[in-house]
Amino acid sequence: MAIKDVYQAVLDFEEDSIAGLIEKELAAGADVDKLLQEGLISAMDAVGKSFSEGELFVPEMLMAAQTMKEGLKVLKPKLGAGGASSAGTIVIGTVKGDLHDIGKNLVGMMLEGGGFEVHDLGVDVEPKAFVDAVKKHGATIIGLSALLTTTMPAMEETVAAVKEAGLNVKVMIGGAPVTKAYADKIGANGYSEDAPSAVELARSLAK
Ligand code: B1M
Repeated sequence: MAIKDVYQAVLDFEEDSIAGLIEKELAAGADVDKLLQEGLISAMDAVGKSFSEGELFVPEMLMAAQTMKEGLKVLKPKLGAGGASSAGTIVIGTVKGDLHDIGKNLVGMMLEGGGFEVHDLGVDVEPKAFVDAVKKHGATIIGLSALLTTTMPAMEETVAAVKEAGLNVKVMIGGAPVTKAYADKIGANGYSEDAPSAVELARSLAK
């Protein structure tokens, strides 16, 4: 038994056994930060890389993300309690009028896998709800998802609401019809094409 088994469990989508593996590692005295970084996050980075290179596809990425989520459940209570530190706090949601959440959920899971504390507001989220959630959770990043061309303007409304509220927070956006040019146009701080690159973007925005 070693941390590499936890790493491998994510790559093998061992959703049912990963919690037990991590509990055993913790009982044997493994470091929480090492388990998170070298076990879960490194494995998700590897999954993200394989996805970018076309070796893995969305279903595999979802299974890996779900496996990582099961592992995170065990580590979560120990994080921030003298254990590993969070990479940052993110509020994420699908914008007003839009009910698509598969991609957003995937992005949220990958961000959790990347060490972020993620507060998912769900779908059809009003601009004010993002503003309120940032204040409530002390988030430094907002992640907006939209899958419809008709709901993209709600991203612009949300960016405007954030600016009006005077919040010191970065806004990152994504979703099938969204582009970097659109992000620049509406004054968002970043755009990412898929879940793995969303993690890289969030890491750069959190610096
Ligand atoms: Co809808 N739908 N849908 N739909 N749907 C699309 C988006 C559409 C392209 C289908 C089509 O016509 N070919 C089309 C949009 C056309 C357009 O505006 N350009 C469409 C439409 C028209 C509609 C309705 C209007 C249909 C109707 O009722 N007449 C309706 C709208 C409802 C509403 O939202 N108000 C509707 C409804 C639905 C369902 C409810 C049936 C269902 C959603 C179920 C759910 O999400 N729980 C659904 C689905 C499943 C789709 C398709 C088939 C698949 C979307 C998906 O989940 N992709 C979609 C067609 C397609 O894309 N092939 C379609 C998989 C997912 C992993 O990818 O979401 O792109 P994606 O996420 C990616 C990236 O975009 C990125 O990372 C993710 C992972 O790599 N990403 C981010 C996403 N969010 C990000 C945020 C980030 C960063 C990256 O930072 C914060």
